[in-house]
Amino acid sequence: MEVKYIRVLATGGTIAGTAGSAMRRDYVPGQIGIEQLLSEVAGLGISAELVGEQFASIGSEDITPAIWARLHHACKCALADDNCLGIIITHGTDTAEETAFLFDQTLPTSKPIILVGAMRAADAVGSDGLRNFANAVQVANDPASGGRGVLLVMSDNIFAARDVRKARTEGMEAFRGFPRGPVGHVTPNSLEWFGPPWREGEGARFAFHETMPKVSILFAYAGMSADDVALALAGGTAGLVLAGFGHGTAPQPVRAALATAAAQGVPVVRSTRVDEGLVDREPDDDTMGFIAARALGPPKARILLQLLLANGITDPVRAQEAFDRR
Ligand code: DAS
Repeated sequence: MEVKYIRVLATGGTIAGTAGSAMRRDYVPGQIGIEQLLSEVAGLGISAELVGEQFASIGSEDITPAIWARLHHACKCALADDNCLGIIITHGTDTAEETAFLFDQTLPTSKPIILVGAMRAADAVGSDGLRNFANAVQVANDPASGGRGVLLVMSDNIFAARDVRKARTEGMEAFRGFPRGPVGHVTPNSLEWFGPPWREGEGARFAFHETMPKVSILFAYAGMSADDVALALAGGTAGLVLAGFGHGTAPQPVRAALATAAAQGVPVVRSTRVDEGLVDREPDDDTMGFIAARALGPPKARILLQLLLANGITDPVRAQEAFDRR
């Protein structure tokens, strides 16, 4: 009988970072290789079979579509192997929510796929990496983790890709879920789900494309003018995401310029710059041709619009349906 295993794909980040001294404030991400991480994990007495592969050794601010493409292919191969129980991706925390959401939309939900990172470097006092990793193994080992889309495990919490966002730059409780909080609680020796799977048996929602159309995010600020819209369009953007005020608003001239862009076939999504913000449809969206981002923040709204465009979906009604889906 072949051994069942968990695939561990390492990309770097603080979970693999070192400072060289506990007294140093700065550190270099992506210094510890996957073999070293797995041998430290072996010392914890975890019984799972872990098979690692080093994909990149970067801070996640340097993640690229090419790395995403290789990682996505590796996930597909692992999912297709009957002996693979699940996948853990070690990742920097800065763009973890974007990788999680992109893969959430483009991979089937059959087996657990978990992103995990750390807020403290591996050699920092009170480093959280090993505990977060042990927690991720606990989640990947549980068949009940399937049917929930891609998950992110940090600070004993399990978040769904659609909800999770990095909300703090310091401290281990750096992630929050919105509009849902954590969907489960995990420790190296316990696991509790707060509800049943919500995407059981679901295939990939969109085909993955390494090269996706350019979509720009316009960050609203007091005194913003329509020049920002013109600049983005001149730069060849195929879609626009407004990181607007409050409920996704912007100064009147900006809204007018966005409506003109939408009428000319450049889809416009209204999201908000407010961290925990819901942007629902309003009557003007029908007349101005806008799409409401709902609970997706600007970075994830951008990825969803890219996926829609890459998959040939430009009709605002169909696009809105994708933003409405949980
Ligand atoms: N170095 C940053 C990154 O890789 C931060 C981190 O991992 O926490 O995203």
